[in-house]
Amino acid sequence: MPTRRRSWAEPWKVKMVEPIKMTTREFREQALEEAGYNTFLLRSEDVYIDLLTDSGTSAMSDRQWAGMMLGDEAYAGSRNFYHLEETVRDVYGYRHLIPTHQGRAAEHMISQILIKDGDVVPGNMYFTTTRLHQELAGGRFLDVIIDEAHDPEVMHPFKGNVDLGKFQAVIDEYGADHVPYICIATSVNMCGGQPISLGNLREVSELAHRHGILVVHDMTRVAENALLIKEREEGYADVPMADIVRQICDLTDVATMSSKKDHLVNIGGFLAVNDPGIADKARNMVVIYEGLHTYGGMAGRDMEALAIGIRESIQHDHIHARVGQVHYLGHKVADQGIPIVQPIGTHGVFLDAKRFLPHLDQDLFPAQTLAAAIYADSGVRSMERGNVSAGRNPETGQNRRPHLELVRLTIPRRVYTQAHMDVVAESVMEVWDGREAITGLEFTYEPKYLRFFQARFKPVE
Ligand code: PLI
Repeated sequence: MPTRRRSWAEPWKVKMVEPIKMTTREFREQALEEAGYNTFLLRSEDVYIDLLTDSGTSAMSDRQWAGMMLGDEAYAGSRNFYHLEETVRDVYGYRHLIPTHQGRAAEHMISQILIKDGDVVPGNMYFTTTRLHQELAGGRFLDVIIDEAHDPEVMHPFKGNVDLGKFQAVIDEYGADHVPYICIATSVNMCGGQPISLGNLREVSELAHRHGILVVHDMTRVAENALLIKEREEGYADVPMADIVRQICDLTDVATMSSKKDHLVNIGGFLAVNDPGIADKARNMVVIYEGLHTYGGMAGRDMEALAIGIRESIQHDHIHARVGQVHYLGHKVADQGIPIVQPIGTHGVFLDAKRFLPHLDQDLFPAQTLAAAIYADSGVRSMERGNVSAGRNPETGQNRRPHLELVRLTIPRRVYTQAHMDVVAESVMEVWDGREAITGLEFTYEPKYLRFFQARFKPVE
């Protein structure tokens, strides 16, 4: 009998370390001013604990590093491409693989291939780059996620679920001919890393296919979603992780993947499709924007590390520890009465800035302000996921003012310790105690696209 695992403790030990720097409050206030109060514009070396994102920030395993040494750097037909293709087929079942340098390149290609001018694309909440590529292709995103997803306080085990009534209403209003696909994210990022259930996905897939509508799967965090299906959905407790992941993929037709998340690599991604006609179009497009269809913007060694990372990503002990660490931090913060998105999701703890800073109007960007305040307090870097990220409505030019105004404390995989999580929680508590003195921010520079990345701000008087 194997020893029974008692906690979420990590199934690995540390073999190499990277020093990080502690700074003074005075230094950090200066750094913030220079960065225009945007945590994306801070220098990484001025950050103590970096919870900006879980994208490309994972620690690779010794096996992945060993794989890097096996890179076949031929321009065409690299051995590592075939290994990757075989792994994607075996683990996810998608028949054709078009590698890309990261997720948004796959979003670009599938949007250009499937969307016609005037089409609408329903989805279980927007993601920034995904929606922009749909719009650039002439489409319009329509949110069909359940209402509960927009309310950080409602407890629901599957806040990533689609409201089938909303999806049906889109089909009725626009006609299936103008709905090329529905975009289904697993572990929905913008509402807190919330999962979709297999039961709901099955119904979505059935409804879509009945109308000839494809299901495009944003599978960036599919393994994390699968863990919560195992833990929360009736009938899956004893189903192996790999089977749950495969069942999710089998209900969908196309997948876009940012391997910088689940797959534990620092760069990489792909488009995977079942239809050979779509695959041909994508292969023809990838050579324009990314590189040949057997590397798509990755080096051979990157593809090898990625193929190995795919197998590691679906190991239960790994994913259990990864999500366990997120929940450890979430409970620590919530137990102090600090408002966070409930239930705690998969890749981060999302602070509810509307309830944290209720004295700030949403156009004073409470989440952006809170992220800056946390950095000033401790050097912990987080990310705004609210009014700045949502951007402006292209028709009215107004800020979208989304229901969710969040600060994401995003946990990189296999990087930080439990003590680091304690420091993060202590800093959030410190800022909470001084919250009434915090004032908002206004733009000094606002880029046209994906403004959250490069915008600059100053504190309002
Ligand atoms: O950053 P990319 O281009 O590899 O992937 C884009 C992307 C697509 N879908 C989803 C759900 C994402 O989370 C995503 C990227 N996310 C980032 C960078 C993040 O910090 O969450």
